[in-house]
Amino acid sequence: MEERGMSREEIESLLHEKKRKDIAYDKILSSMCTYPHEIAAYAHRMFLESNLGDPGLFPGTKEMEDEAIRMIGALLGNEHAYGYISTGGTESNIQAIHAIRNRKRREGLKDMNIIVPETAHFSFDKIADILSIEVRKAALDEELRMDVNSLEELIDDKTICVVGIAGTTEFGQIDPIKKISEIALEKNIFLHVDAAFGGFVIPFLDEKYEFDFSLDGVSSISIDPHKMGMSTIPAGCILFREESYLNELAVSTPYLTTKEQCSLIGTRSGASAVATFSVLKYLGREGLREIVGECMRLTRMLVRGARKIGISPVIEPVMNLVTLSVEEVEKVANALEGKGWRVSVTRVPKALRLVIMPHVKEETVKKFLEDLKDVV
Ligand code: 0PR
Repeated sequence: MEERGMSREEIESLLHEKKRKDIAYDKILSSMCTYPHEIAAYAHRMFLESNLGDPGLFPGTKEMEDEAIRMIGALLGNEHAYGYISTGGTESNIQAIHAIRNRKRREGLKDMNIIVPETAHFSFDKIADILSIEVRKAALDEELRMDVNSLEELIDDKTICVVGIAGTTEFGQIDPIKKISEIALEKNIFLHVDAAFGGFVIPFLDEKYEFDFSLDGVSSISIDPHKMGMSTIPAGCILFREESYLNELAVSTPYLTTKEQCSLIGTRSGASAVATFSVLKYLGREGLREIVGECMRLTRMLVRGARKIGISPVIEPVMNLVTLSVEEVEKVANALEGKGWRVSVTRVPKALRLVIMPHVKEETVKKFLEDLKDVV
């Protein structure tokens, strides 16, 4: 830091200069984030100073967080779920495993393990590290869903949790949560569903998938308002079926306005919680359904267009995420980047990965298909 500050004009011009270096979402097909809805941005700005780390000072903000939790719970089959607005899928996943780990540790269990599918997000590698827990990876079936036979083989008496994914990061696939829920109930194991990406999509698809609290075996769910929920960053959400699991995370906070805190972080953005509340109130299920409907229409259009130039999807898209089998995919991805696109490449099987977020428009898909044709 310099001794003397800069002028307002200098800062503004510096900000504009740096902003120009950032890539606008318009040609980004690699991200699960998008422009927040205007109402979310408005609410966020209004509550910038609000800190949910000390909610007694911000009772209005806290009321909106509670209502957001109730709305999201209801969307996921349980309006009486317990949880909070987190910083995103990573914190939500950590806290789910943290809660069941604490419960089992109190019961005296050691050398615990959890089982995730091979498609699990890398936040589970962080969980293995931070919580000192073994993370076992179950194999996939042909459609890249968790193979339940592999899951059953991996379960032993140290398995404290099974994780199913509703909307995988790389392929947008949905694990057979109903079957996993039955296994979890039968073996009395905690089931966490990572719906960070899929939570605001799956309820609005034409095809119906069972993946939420309506299944008795589901104990907790991660769902991210800052992905398909159109909220501002950082906004994730962790929900537990039972309050007792949330309580496993509580630490006492002697000098705050509340006696205890369950979040991983201390000072916590009230702004993004309020943004989440506002956008869900504003859009309603109808508005969210419309957004998902349009993303799915463009997803199908992209797949049809790709097929016309001889490129097939790895799986028939389940959600608004397309993976295309193209030869020399890294080269193709680089060439597309040369044309201004931002795309990503999956690990196994290797494919071109395109996320059709709400910032993607029909014109974008058409342009992209032209460029893809050129490049291959
Ligand atoms: N669970 C799933 C299924 C996810 O897809 C992700 C993130 C997470 C958990 C973790 O969520 P947070 O990143 O909110 O903690 N999936 C994207 C990914 O890693 C996130 C992302 C978003 C990546 C925008 C790039 C990007 O530009 O691919």
